[in-house]
Amino acid sequence: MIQELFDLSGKVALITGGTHGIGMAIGKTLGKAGAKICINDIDEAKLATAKEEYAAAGIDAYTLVFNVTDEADVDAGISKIENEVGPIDILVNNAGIIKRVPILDMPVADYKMVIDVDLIAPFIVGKRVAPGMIQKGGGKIINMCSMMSIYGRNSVSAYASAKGGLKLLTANMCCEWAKHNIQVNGIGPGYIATTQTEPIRVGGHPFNDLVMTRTPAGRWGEPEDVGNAALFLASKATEFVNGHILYVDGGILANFGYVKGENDL
Ligand code: NAP
Ligand code: GCO
Repeated sequence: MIQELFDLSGKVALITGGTHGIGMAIGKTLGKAGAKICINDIDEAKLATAKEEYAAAGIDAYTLVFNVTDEADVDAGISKIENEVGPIDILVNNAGIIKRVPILDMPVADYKMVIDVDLIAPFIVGKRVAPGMIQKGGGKIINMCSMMSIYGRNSVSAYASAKGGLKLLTANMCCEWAKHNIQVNGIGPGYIATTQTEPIRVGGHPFNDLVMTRTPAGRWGEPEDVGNAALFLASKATEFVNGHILYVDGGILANFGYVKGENDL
């Protein structure tokens, strides 16, 4: 049956920062496909609220407080998941932050903070989870990249540096772990309607017009658009897909200068 390709029954999935937004959409999608969902966050209250939201979707999520940037905290957290839930089959390095500040105004500490969460944390968590996958004979790792993995834009230097690095960390994880039947891929979401993009999306912000006119699909992406792509990469349909970045962007990366209504021929 073709559906068996996308059946994740018996699999344990950890989605870092899966309390809302893209991470939660991925958790719900993988959960509906049968995976046991584990999520972490630094905020206990957010985890409690998220657990209720997962429950409303019929998913019994395992929640745990740990900070993805702290190696000892990650080690303790993953050990707890392995002991109480089971070895991790699917890791989604989703937790991320952004600071929109021009380079000349960006304190070095803030630049480092973004690199810590968006680049070094996937290294820490991936390094801790991979040995269990190797022992088990395989696994799936999905790193949440960005269009900023390949492009810059005003004010997002730290974020673009981190996501560009994450694209190549994905390639290196693939090179080292593919032989262990671990498929390591990335997703590069376009502009998705979450709290991360709220400041540039609502209240008549001009960036909203840019996204709406430059995206060939003519809309912001929904977190579920990314969740569905994650299911594909977490599934048996992608056993030979490795080191790839799947852009889920409504076509904006394919578009050179198209502005809706202005240059339709
Ligand atoms: P979001 O709504 O801001 O959610 C980010 C999640 O990461 C939150 O649950 C957050 O927890 C968690 N997090 C942040 N720092 C953490 C830490 N140190 N330890 C543990 N968890 C931490 O963002 P999103 O839009 O869903 O984005 C999810 C991922 O996709 C990010 O990596 C982002 O860069 C990437 N992405 C987003 C877009 C987009 O357009 N939205 C596009 C491309 C890529 P708290 O809520 O407690 O802060
Ligand atoms: C921005 C946005 C982006 C997106 C996304 C694009 O300020 O330009 O926040 O960085 O979140 O990563 O792929």
